[in-house]
Amino acid sequence: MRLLPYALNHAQAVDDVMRFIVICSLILFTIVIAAMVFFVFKYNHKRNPRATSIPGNVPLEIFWTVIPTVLVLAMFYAGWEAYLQIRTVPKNAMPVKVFARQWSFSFEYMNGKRCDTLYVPKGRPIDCLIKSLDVIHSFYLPAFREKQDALPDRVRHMVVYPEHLGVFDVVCTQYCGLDHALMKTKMIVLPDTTFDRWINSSSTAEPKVALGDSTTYF
Ligand SMILES: [Cu+2]
Repeated sequence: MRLLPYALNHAQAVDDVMRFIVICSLILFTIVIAAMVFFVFKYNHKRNPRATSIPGNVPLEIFWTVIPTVLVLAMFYAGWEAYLQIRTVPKNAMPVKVFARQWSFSFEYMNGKRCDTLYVPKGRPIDCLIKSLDVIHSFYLPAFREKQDALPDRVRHMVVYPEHLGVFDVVCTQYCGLDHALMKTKMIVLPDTTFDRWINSSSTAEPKVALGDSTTYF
């Protein structure tokens, strides 16, 4: 089951972590509610007019300390593994500067080429170097399940692996003023030959996008 359409394996990893946490929470919720209902009936005033004092129970204390600790650590580990995938910059990653400002995104490639739409080649990891030119924004790719705040005073990294050709939404998810809701653009994943031709050309025109019938749009 997909929570949202997803664009790559990393999104699958994030969805798996999400599902794992929701399932654990549902099981715990059921156990807690069932225990509560059980005690309400078993120890109500009619059946137990005099309360008994229980000073402590060491095995029980160990049990309800160890089980939640193991569960929380398992959730942390699953989340940490998925998180590392987008924070570890691979050596062959292509750097792209991402600028956020009120109220638009713009992108700059290492050869100085600039664009308002993020064009990337399929199959090459992209190292997004994210910075804000004014207030705090957030660079969010819903189909990739990736998000990073854009801060005015420092550059943050986020690695994107475009595995499929397509047109993907880019939105700001940090409230940043009047036109925050309009602060969005697209990330377009091109075949790498098309991308290379465009990035190396001196023309300022945007690349011609002919992605074919199998293109995904999010
Ligand atoms: Cu914004």
